[in-house]
Amino acid sequence: MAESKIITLPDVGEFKDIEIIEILVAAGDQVEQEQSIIVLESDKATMEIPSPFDGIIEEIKVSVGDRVNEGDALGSMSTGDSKLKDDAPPPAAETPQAPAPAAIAETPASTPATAAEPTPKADPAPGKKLKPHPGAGSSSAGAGGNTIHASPSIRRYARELGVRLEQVIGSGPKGRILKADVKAFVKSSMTAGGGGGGLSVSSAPEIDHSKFGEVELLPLSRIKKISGAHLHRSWVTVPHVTQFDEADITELEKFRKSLAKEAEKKALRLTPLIFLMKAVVSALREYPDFNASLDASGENLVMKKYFHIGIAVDTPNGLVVPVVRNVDQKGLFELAAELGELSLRARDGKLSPGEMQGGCFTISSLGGIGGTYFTPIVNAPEVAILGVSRAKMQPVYNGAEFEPRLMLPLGLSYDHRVIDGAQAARFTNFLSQVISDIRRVLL
Ligand code: CAO
Repeated sequence: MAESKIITLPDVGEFKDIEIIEILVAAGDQVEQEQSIIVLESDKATMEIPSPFDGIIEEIKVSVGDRVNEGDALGSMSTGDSKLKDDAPPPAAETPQAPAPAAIAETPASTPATAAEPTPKADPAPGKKLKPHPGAGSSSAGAGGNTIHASPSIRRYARELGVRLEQVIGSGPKGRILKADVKAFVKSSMTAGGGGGGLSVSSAPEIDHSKFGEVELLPLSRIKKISGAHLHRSWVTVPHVTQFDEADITELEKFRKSLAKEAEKKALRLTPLIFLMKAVVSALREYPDFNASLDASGENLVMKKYFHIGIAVDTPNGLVVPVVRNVDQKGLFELAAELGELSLRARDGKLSPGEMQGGCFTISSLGGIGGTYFTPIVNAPEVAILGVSRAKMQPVYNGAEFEPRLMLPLGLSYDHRVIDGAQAARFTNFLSQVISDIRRVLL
């Protein structure tokens, strides 16, 4: 039986009074749950708001140019007897430029990291098609104040190719950007790259794998698509170097075990990662360049006075990086509680974009799984990321004899534009000293 439901703006993270720049549907449109219906844009981010239900749009109560906040009514829809889902998924935030691991709420490399800059938006769920409203114009302010006129499908096409529309000259009526304009822009970028400055890579040949045996085509998850683009940008735009080191965690492990009962009583898991978060803050204080981002001009460092640490979390749909804020001000149990709660919600796909923004430095721990060393990709616009592998008992020479010590492998990848090799070696050296004697976090 048909039921009228109000469509409200879901949690959009830290953003307030965000402007509506596009309305993708109109009264009478049939929409699917998670299909984008409205596009919002702050000075930092663009995000598409998905429909919370399957159904037919009855009314859209907002207009392009209106400013909205979480909980505001956007319109109403008749949900018919379709399956309802009241907990609308959070809007997908994505960025224009390049970040790294995960469905990270992406921040472009050129943005001061105080505010993560999400972007265009994620594709609708696999199998669901975004249906732009016919004639849904889409104008927004481009860099330099020019107005960009492009339909949602052209915006999506440009995003898929990593093209920033403010750089494209539109040849359509009133300067509207057409698909041909985006193609021409890509072509000219590729050609320019061949001459020197840019990146010119020939496209991979299309291979029909079914010629060699049975195959099945599976769409990538939404998270993988977002994180893939982010990782790719980081990989090609950030000159990476990885510094390896190891830390003796024999004493830390004794301390951790001595706290195990207390943690159990509080129903908390005090894993080595919690101690590493505190140790990383000590190292960031000592080497503040690691707690910085390049500004938009690429000529200044934005030095952060806060310590928000991103933690890479493996989820069934892909990697996400929730951010634990003010790690310097929190105790071990508090951090364990927060990380436990965040990783649970990450695995349930319930993190809001705001919870994945504003990080200073990321830790990616594969210690619970295994392996020796790995080279994580910097989560731009951060400038360094710590990869932690599984600790192993090893014979360590103490000057007189070998003794068994529990050694933790570390891999620190960093942006070589900001961090020099010597600095990185000092950072990991300092970090392993702090981890080896965790009392040093008090210094
Ligand atoms: N060495 C040895 N043991 C370790 C360890 C290490 N470095 N790190 C964790 N462990 C142990 C833990 O103590 C725990 O053991 P107990 O159950 O006996 O206490 C076990 O391994 C499992 O830990 P965990 O992985 O569940 O917990 P965590 O706090 O270490 O990590 C989280 C939490 C969310 C980061 C983790 O579950 C995760 O998702 N890791 C994957 C991140 C990832 O995919 N990174 C790759 C990014 S690049 O593509």
